[in-house]
Amino acid sequence: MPRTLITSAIPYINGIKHLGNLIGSQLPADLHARYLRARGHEVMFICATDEHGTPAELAAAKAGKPVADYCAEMWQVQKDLADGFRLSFDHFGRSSSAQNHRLTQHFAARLDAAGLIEERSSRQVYSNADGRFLPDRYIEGICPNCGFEDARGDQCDNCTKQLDPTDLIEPRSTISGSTDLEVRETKHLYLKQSQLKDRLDAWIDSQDGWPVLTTSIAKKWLHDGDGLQDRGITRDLDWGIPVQKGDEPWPGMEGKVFYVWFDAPIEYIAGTAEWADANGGDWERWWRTDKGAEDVRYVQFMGKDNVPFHTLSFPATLLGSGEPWKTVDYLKSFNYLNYDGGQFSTSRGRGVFMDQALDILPADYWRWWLLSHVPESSDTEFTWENFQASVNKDLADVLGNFVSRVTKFCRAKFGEVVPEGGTWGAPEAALIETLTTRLAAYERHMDAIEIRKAAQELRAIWVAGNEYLQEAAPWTVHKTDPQQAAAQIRLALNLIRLYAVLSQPFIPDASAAMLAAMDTQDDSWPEGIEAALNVLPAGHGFAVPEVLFAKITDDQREEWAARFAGTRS
Ligand code: B3M
Ligand code: ZN
Repeated sequence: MPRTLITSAIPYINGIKHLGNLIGSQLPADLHARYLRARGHEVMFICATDEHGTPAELAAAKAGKPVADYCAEMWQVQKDLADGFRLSFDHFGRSSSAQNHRLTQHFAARLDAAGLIEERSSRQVYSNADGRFLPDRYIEGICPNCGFEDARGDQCDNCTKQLDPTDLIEPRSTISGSTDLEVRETKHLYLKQSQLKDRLDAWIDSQDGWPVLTTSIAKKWLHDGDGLQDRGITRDLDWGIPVQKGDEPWPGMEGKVFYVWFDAPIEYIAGTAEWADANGGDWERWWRTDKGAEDVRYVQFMGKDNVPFHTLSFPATLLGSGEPWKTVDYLKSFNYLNYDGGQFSTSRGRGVFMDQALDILPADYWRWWLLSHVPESSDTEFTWENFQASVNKDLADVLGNFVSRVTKFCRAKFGEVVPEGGTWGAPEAALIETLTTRLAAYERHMDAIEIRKAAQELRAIWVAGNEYLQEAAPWTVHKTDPQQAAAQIRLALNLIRLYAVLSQPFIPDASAAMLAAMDTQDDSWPEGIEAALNVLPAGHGFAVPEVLFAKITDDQREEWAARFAGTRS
């Protein structure tokens, strides 16, 4: 059985994520996991919350809670929302777990033993007003690379350049806003990434068929950027993983913690260990090529701003350890989703957040729109008009209407059983041929993680059923040849089951409702269309389901557009 390890970038703990975050990693990763499971792969799908660093500290301070409590609460909130969106993680972990502490400290010890860690006195920004060092996000200023005004201490959101806080022009404290800052000496550990440049270069070159977006970002930071300068991997913070050499103390590093971007990707491994500890499984067969992971395919999902950390920093940790760790085989990265003429904004509450989305509509509506409009080759934009049109047309008019017409017509003319009699002729053969071609294309796009193309193909598969129904017109045929109408409807009922199977990775709840209506648990992936259209035999009972998808009205659309324009407190 093929084995696939799938990880989604782990969302920061600091609050509820918006739909742009969701479609930037977790949702496409879920699509892939669901599809591969349906195709018979053994899948390990890991996500977690990213709990360390300044974002967590700042958010906890704002909420007036101890950071550990805040993280525990927000993990539950994010977990419930992930469940609400039907994200099918095998485990949703926490980067603050004991497993991650142990593994992070282990990697640091190995890197040190390999001579790749150096202690350096560095100059860090100290805020006199706040009485503390200001790492990373505690400091903002102008990006020296592109001039963006709100660049953070660790990275510019505008040009994605990784920064050090001392690089910023006109820096200010994000705690107090104070510009009374000075540079002081403090000691930190540096990972000598520069020594790994050739190995990383060779490793990236050895990767086949990575998406252009991924490789170009990786190569950019490897060659013309300074992404591969030695990197500080410790911070002067209270909250985080204490700097230790494995189980041993690290002299001179007392009171310091690892940098959040050092421990966050290690949580992919630790999350699998958390899964194993909770379920009595074996995590090393997913991660250690000396312990069975050599035949695992590892696929990562993330937004483009996370690519440098996954193509350079994390591989530097894994390769530098000198141990046989599994590295990523395919890295799928995404552009940004914008919101109605601007950007989603967590700070300004602009756009739709995961909790709000589920308050107004079921998960499938969002999943379908987001996945069929995923920002794959360029940034894309959410507009309420487009959302309404897409839901009403694809889900309600095409898929929902097919299911409703077929089941209601059958109930009226033949009762709630798959009717018997009649034979299939040329129109059915033509449909089978069309679906055979389209299914092959759908599988090809899903295998390649070409999500928009896959969604288009799935939609075309739904449309083909409608077109068949339109041409075959069983409601007319029934008047003169009820047997022929029975054969047509038998096919159409089977098509509902097939749609449930094929649509499951995109819209799992509707898929489950369709299977339930067809009174079957046979959700096996089709080996061939003709066989798949004969699964439900004559005489098999079914029920007319509730409306699968309700249309979005103009009033709803206008109300929601106004509500989410940007006032969330
Ligand atoms: N938490 C950034 C983000 O959510 C960061 C990803 C970590 S992946 C190891 O976009
Ligand atoms: Zn910049």
